[in-house]
Amino acid sequence: MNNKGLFITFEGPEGAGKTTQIKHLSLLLKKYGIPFIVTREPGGSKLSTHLRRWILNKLEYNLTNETELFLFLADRAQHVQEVVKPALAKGKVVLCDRYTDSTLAYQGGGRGFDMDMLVKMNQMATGGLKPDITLLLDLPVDMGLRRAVGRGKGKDRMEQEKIEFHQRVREIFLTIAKQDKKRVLVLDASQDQEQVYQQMLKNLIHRLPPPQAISGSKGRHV
Ligand code: Z5A
Repeated sequence: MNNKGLFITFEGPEGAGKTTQIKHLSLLLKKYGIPFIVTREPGGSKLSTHLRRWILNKLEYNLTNETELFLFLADRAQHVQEVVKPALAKGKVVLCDRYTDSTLAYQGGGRGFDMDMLVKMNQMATGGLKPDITLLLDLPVDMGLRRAVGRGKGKDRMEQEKIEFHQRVREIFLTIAKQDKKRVLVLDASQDQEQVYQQMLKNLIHRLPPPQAISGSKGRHV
């Protein structure tokens, strides 16, 4: 566990259902009185409102790939210091929608930046803070893109990329999962929401803090 808290990240290709499953898990944590926060990248810190708009706003700012990379990392550095570490220090569960693996998948697999360099940059941005658990929601790229489009948000910078780009992104996520089996749990996100939720619980339930650890009472394990 990171400090006293538990750091859980959600990763996966476009439209995998991360936000949806984070909402479901939040309800469970709330029900059992386990302190938690929900956050995301890009986003999460005060500065992120600006950074997120610059990064995702449909080519409006004509960003180079290098600028994009540095903005994701700047966002992460601020987010980790301002939001994630303080919450973990207070013993909270942190549910974070995307983190360092997304940089490896999108900027490494997608854009073609050198992986070793990205690992070092992630290390610098996070001060070495790694997730305790990463849930990788995996599904075929075309299915995810259909869901993302169906959700009705405007197409962002990444969604406009070709299918091969997203294919490479997915492959990197799966490679990371193979290399770091202890941390990364792969969920089949092509199933319906309830089935994905059940897969998530099965993998996670024994790793969540018991309610009594927070309340001091002898509550039962979630
Ligand atoms: N990015 C990067 O390049 N480098 C980095 O370092 C970081 C990020 C941190 C952030 O976009 C973009 O930044 C992202 C990677 C890049 N771009 N891409 N591609 P974002 O924050 O705007 O969005 P996102 O993170 O990609 O999430 P998303 O596309 O919004 O998808 P999601 O959160 O995984 O899915 P959802 O919103 O929960 O569900 C999508 C729709 O499907 C919705 O209508 C749901 O009701 C539906 N859904 C959900 N689950 C199911 C199931 N199981 N069956 C059927 N339908 C479902």
